[in-house]
Amino acid sequence: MSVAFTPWPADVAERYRAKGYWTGDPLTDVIDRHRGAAAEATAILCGERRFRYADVQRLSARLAAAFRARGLRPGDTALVRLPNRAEFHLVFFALLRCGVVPVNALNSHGLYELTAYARQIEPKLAVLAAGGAADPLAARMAQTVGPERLLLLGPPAEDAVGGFAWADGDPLAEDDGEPGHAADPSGVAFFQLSGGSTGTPKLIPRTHDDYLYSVRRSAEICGLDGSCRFLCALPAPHNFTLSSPGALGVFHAGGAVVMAGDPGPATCFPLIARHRVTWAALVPPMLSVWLEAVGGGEDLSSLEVVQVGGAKLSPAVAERVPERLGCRLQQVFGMAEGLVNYTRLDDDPWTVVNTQGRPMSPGDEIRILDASGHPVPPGAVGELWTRGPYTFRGYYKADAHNARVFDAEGFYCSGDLVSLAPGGNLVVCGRNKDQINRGGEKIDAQEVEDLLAAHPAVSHAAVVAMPDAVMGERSCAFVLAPPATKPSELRRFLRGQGLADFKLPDRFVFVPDLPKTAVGKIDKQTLRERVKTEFAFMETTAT
Ligand code: AMP
Ligand code: DBH
Repeated sequence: MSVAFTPWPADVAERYRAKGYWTGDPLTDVIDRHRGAAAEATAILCGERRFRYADVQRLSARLAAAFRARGLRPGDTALVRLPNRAEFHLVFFALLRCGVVPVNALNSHGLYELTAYARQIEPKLAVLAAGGAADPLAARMAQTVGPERLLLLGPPAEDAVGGFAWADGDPLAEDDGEPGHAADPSGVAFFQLSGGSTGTPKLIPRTHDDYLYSVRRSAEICGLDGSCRFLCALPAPHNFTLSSPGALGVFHAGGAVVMAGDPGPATCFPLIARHRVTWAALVPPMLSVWLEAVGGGEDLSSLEVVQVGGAKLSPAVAERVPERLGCRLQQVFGMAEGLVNYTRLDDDPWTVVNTQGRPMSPGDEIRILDASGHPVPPGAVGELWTRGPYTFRGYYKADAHNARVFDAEGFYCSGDLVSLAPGGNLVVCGRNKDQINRGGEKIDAQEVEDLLAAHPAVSHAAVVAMPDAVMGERSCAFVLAPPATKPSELRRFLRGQGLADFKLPDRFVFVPDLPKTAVGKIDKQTLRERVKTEFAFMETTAT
């Protein structure tokens, strides 16, 4: 059994193989290729624990054996929500070895998101950090997959696998399993998460072939080798942190991944000094926090490159990186759907500061089109369409949406508005999708609107981006409700439905009516303009 997905046309797939993009190796190859003496190198540092490549191989094989012993089979799916700990990677490789296809939810995702993912993939296994017997999430997941298929991660233990326990009380088997892998490399390895813009969280099937290529090519562009020490500080499942080049790229190169529980300077600066970290990946607001925090006597001299992506970086902030952090900047404009653009380490300073990079692969094809589908003149702004050897061909179980965002030639419309800078790099100028980018965390406006509309006092809600000096954007909800309605009540209501905290509107504005377009839809453009003039750059604490 394998998980269904929209494949690349056979002739295209053949070309990607002939070009050497797709090698037919499983994603576990990034770990298993390190044999003999190379397997003695450090792969992961997590708190006081050190895992060599040999340890990651052995422990993920043992976990895989435990999954097989519980009846999991290739083509089954799993729902995983783990914090930034070594176990995230151990579980991921274990599942890949069994051919079990996971959704790696963000640790900030709540019951609402996990339930939405579970509805789509019907998981046979759930892996969570233990939240105690009363944890409603664990209870719901036990209902979904059965207690014998719920694996709970406890506090860090000496032996990583020892940190896990099945919810039905059985300990994990101690046997080391068969390493190997059960998967077809041309099939789905796991589901990546989309930021979404249509109200339903969308899943992106990523194959071993396509993802491994994106990882290998990213590591090559970034010039990684075994001396790299990468700080995994953004959420580990994020496409950026995982693959651009991220932890997987660093594993491929034989370097070490240093797990950080959060991306703040108080956590990260001591880790950088202690482990002589050379690479870090950040979103723009966190870069600004780092730039402000530096100068307190911490030793950041090992840092070679700080990558910034996930949301638009302002040139004024970008310019300060070399002097303040003593390292180079790389801008990364990527998407979980595929296409990743990098500024190159030898690009001139203007290009690094002012552009979001260019596609990483010669196999990437991009088109910048106007609203009627014609290419815009060079340098003009248009919508970004792309296809290539690591860009997917369809969201999971979303035919109607796929018909809208793919054209007949298989190009995917990312919803980003971009222009081409002299030299061929892309500049992100805006967006044409109903989404808020809150410092790299994507909020699907319709998802929040639908949940708000379920409140008895609310007849309509429209959520739009509100410019913000720190986060780039925050979210503002215009709500058609009686004036006595309290923002705190609506926030509590959304939380009660299990919505991730970062999706809670930063501001509520109660209105007697909402502007409409000529065809009678809510006119979000007018609301966005209103937000810009009325609230831009105000201190946006919860109101
Ligand atoms: P997701 O679909 O959640 O993977 O988010 C991908 C989206 O994040 C892109 O389509 C862009 O809208 C945005 N994004 C990622 N990196 C950058 C960047 N460096 N600059 C501007 N926007 C970015
Ligand atoms: O925002 C993203 O999704 C993103 C940013 C940088 C991404 O997927 C990536 C690099 O691969």
